[in-house]
Amino acid sequence: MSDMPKASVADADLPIYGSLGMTFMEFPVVSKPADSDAEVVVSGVPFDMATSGRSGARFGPQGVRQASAQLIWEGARWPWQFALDDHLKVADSGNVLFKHGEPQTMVDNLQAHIGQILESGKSALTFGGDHFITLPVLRAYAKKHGPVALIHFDAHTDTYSGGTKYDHGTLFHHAVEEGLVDTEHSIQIGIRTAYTLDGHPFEVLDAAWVGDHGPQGILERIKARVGDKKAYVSFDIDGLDPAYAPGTGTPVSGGMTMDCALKVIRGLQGLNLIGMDVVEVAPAYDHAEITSLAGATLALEYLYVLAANKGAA
Ligand SMILES: [Mn+2]
Repeated sequence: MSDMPKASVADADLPIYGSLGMTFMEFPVVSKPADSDAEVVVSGVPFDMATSGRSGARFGPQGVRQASAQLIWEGARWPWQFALDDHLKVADSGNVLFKHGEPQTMVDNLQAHIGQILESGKSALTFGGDHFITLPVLRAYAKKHGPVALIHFDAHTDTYSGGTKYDHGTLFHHAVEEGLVDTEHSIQIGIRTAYTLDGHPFEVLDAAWVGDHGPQGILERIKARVGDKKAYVSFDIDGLDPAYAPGTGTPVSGGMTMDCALKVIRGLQGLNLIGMDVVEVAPAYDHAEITSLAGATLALEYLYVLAANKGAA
């Protein structure tokens, strides 16, 4: 499959809608990511057993990949002035394997998978799955890089302490307890559900503040908080308003616009970015692929930022 030509504007014999949509952005498939020449490895984690609301994020990777077929025709994605393929090698390693009904197999296999990617000097772009999948990913990242500065977009802080072992609402509580996150340099954006201030170690830009201050204000706070630390971006799609992301398990009204989110991701250029995930896309509740397309677009924007950080212009 890696020899399969990419469908692009130049391929007059294959219309854009002829894409199989099997991999993210039609990036080549790699079965052994550590052995490939990719700089960024895409993985899907079709796991939603930790969700507390509506299930369905297990189909998130599939939805995002399929929606990304709508983005492949631009040689250089607007407003960037270069083609991503000329500056960044990306491959799709497919979905992480695990045993249905045995969540610990997902935890173990995902951490090992991301660990192999990082040990070979690459970085990871991971599609959930519910947000719990970020915990094994962060374990792998912390093992390689030490505690990471977290840039976390979400309607929920996911720092609740009273949850269950496999719980998409407690992962950042555990991540802090386990020392995976550099809390002094971490920030949460778009929060609009209850959380406890006691012992809460993150800076929070709640949804009202985000709406009042816009992308420029948000970026100023992110840059002041993160500085030059190694930064990991975790984007729960429910950080967006349900108007922009209806297809998710626990939607909350009053969130970010897609325009704002894209400007913020684009504005992360210059930060020391080492990884990203996009989680909680649940295509069964989606309409016209709005949510899957949003997830795919945010991830693609992140890849352009990585290329720009390498000097592409
Ligand atoms: Mn959330």
